[in-house]
Amino acid sequence: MSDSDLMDPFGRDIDLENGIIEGASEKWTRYLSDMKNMYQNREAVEEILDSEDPLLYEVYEISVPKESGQLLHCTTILYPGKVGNEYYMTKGHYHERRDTAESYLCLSGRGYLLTQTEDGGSDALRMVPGRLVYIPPYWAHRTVNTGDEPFVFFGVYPGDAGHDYGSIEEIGFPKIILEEDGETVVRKNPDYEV
Ligand code: S6P
Ligand code: ZN
Repeated sequence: MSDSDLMDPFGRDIDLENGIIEGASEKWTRYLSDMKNMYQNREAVEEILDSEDPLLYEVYEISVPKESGQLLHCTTILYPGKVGNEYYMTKGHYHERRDTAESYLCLSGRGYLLTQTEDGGSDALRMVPGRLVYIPPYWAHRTVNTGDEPFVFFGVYPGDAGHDYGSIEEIGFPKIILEEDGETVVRKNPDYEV
């Protein structure tokens, strides 16, 4: 490695309440129209989209080279809301490099981490402020906001992990999270087939 390849150590400020990372970060957003086929109730999706296209979540990422040996750091701000009785959620993905892990630390709000493996494994883990959840290699991951305020979490993962949304866009996750009679319930996804 030449001297010019050597990065300088750096610090960034993260607002632990709203998840905003100050400094040279990348930011991207997802709206309901970006994932309209991922919610159970397609009629509810169309009804909402007839009048507005709500912002579901924002992601801030600290820019480092997306290379092996580097660590990517990001925050996700997943807004509260529902489509029908299904809570707002992230799209969810496998890492393109399946043998890469990720850690999430919940900063504020509350929700769930949904996970799955390609051979049918699945889990649902609660996330509350201060709780860390570990996503081992080979597990796809999606988060769900089950509260009534923004659900904010910090994530760290390998620089060369990449994202693979393909199969999730088609089959979803084995579990879904709904509100039923004012309660949050984890249900089997009736549309899910391996
Ligand atoms: C990246 C990490 C998160 C998600 C973010 C949005 O590996 O897991 O930063 O990108 O929570 O979720 P998604 O599924 O739309 O990328
Ligand atoms: Zn990830």
